[in-house]
Amino acid sequence: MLTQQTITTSGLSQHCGKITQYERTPYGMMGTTENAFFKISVVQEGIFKIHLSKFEELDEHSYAVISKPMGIDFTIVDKNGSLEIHTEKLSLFLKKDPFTVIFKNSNEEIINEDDAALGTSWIGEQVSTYKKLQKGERFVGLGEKTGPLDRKGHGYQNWNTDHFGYPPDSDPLYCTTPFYIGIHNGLSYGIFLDNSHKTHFNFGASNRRFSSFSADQGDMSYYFIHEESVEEIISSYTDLTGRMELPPLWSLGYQQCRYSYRPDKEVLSVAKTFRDKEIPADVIVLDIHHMEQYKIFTWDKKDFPDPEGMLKQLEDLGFKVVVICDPGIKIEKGYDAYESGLQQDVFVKFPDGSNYEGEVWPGWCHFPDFTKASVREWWAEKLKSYTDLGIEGFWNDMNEIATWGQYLPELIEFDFDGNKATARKGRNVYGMQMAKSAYEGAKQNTPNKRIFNLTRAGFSGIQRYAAVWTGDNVADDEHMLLGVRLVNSLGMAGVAFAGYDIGGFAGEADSQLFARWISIGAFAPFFRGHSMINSRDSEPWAYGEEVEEISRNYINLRYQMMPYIYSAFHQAHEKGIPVARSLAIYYPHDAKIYSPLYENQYLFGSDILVAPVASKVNLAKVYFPEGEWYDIFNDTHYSGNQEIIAECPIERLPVYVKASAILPMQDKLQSLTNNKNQTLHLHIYSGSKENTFNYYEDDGNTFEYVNGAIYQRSISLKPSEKQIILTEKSGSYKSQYKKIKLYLHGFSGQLKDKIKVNQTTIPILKEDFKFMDQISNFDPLPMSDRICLQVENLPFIEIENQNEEILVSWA
Ligand code: NBV
Repeated sequence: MLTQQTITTSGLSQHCGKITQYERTPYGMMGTTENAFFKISVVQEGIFKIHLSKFEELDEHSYAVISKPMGIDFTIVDKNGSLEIHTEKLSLFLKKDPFTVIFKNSNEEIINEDDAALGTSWIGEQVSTYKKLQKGERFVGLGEKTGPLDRKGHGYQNWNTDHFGYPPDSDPLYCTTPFYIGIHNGLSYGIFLDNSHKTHFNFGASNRRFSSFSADQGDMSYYFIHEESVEEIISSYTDLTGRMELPPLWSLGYQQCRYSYRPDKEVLSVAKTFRDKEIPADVIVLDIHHMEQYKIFTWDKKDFPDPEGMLKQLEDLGFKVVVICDPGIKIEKGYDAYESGLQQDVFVKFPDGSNYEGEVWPGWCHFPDFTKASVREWWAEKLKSYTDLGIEGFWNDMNEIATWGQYLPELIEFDFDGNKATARKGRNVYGMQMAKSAYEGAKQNTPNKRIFNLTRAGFSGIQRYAAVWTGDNVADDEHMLLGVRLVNSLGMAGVAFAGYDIGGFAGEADSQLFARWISIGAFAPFFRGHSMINSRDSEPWAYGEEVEEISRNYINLRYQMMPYIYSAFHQAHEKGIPVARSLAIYYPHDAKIYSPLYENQYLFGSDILVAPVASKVNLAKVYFPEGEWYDIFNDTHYSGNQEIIAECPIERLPVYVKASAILPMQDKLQSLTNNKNQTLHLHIYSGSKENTFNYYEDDGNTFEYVNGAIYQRSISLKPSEKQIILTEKSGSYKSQYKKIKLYLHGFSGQLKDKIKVNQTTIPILKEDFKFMDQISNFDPLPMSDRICLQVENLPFIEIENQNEEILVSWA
């Protein structure tokens, strides 16, 4: 029988109290406190799970976590009123009275500790854990959350919400990932609160005593992760919650969306205009008007009389199609999805067993209960109407669930895969389960074809099923820069494939804003232009010739960078490392990166530094973290740990390359499904540090990579040995690149006129090199502002892309 142990004289908050008994288990320990039941699991050397509940039967169900404890060696010591659990990396000191935890690293430094008095406690059903604020502690992460990079002094809640045109400080938004990273005194750790109810995070907001995390109901169940680097912490978090499969290559190209292109002739004319104007693009997205009265799995007969014919023409033009999928099924007699849904009993219910009805685009609707396996099967079956037509892309919208009135009743019930739950517990995971249904369903319908899946709502682990975009943003500078932070933050929460509506969804961008947005967007993992109904045209050519040239330039650059980008996606797939990497991942203890001036800067992949700047500035401050850097457009060299003022006229986004960088690139191309390039351009940047790039290639389209049809090699720059080594390739896939053109940036002075490739000496050639075409001389910017987009006399060599080791060396 549990007693009443409180931490307030009034008895309003209840602490879990002191430990009354415990026992060792194969994976840690379990026991009771005066007011709770607890279980501690050693999941990995660097990951412990702390679980406290009011109920003897702990709630172990999780939609987020897919890994189990690994059976790690650990010791338990019981001394001086504490229990200690040690692994090689991490030690947990559990004070018995009251139950509070302290985490230390192998040097006995405190990484994180409970507030000694508040620990874990309840106010009614709401459970919170309070952590002592460490000196200088900062907090990053929590996924799609507005606000600054350093979340210290701010509070957030998680409750998936449709928020059209959200103000730039609004919270919550669409997607919940209750995982953050704490940084202080040269240390870092991650905390993942695995509870899908409404949750709250306080990072020292309105108090200077603690950071805390709370759930309105359910258990306190959190994972504590410690590793040496933030990168490894993110990787460990994705050990728990999973990683993305490799995306179809075409989905990394430019996607053109609009609410909505119609009729079919307009869709085709947009696609054709891209080709006529030689602006690369891979996808046209069909928003809700392609359907008959917004009814999913139907086509509007008047505007889209022949979907098959339209899709064929798009395919001939090298375009893939992504279709929107809303969860609401119109209540209408004779509508197939409605009738079969009723018959198979797939809809979310009120507690009296009747189907919940909410109003949305098609009118009054029922909503499939995607938390039930049989419903996910039903959805897969329904999706055949798309997959049979050859559609490979799905866009899950309105899945918070959004309905008119925006007040989803909390009593509605979800199956929750056999663990029945109300919307209080189900709401935050509904979107993820819808995305899962689409992803797994479409995959099942078209085995061996990769599916592109996009979602607005999600929960931790969503990266296993879909890319995420940041919903209905607004056409202004603040939103453009906020979008960058949202995507970087999603990356730190395991969602590597993320992006924002380029140009802004609500409102109208002017030419400069669009130009800047598409330049920055070329360095976003998910690259899509989109805008609201009844607003101006917003394709890259809709803002005049100058913006068209700028758009073409940056889209071209993205397509040229694709071998580099694809390798970055491979790292997301293998290790969970994001593609857009906040500087907090690599320079967490450098205070400068958190400054409002620099917090939007990020690394795109491992070696490209992007400094997003507002649309109407010609000069902006840029911060270079430690190391050395080059201007990507003209090779100007900068040393790190310095702030500079960069020129950024509208056609030029400040983008830099890390010294010792290795950037595999290719020639221009219009569509990724039609890539005939045969030369890999390997750009190597001189630097004092050794660097290795993990080059990855495959067919970009199937799952043959799982069976070893890959082409992988590491490419290393060894400055002290004056060598570049491409290791022998592994895997059974044949590279599409027959030749390598190897460019040597910043090496002049170190090179003579010849270089050795394996045993043969070959001449070094030189050319004037540009990553970007010069744009025409538009008023009012004078030509002088536009001249330095090239590198003169850049040394390069041309070699065969042989499968065996390639050793390039110079004396
Ligand atoms: O389907 C229409 C829109 C879509 O274009 C947008 O991207 C979504 O975020 N959708 C929301 C529905 C309502 C928009 C007002």
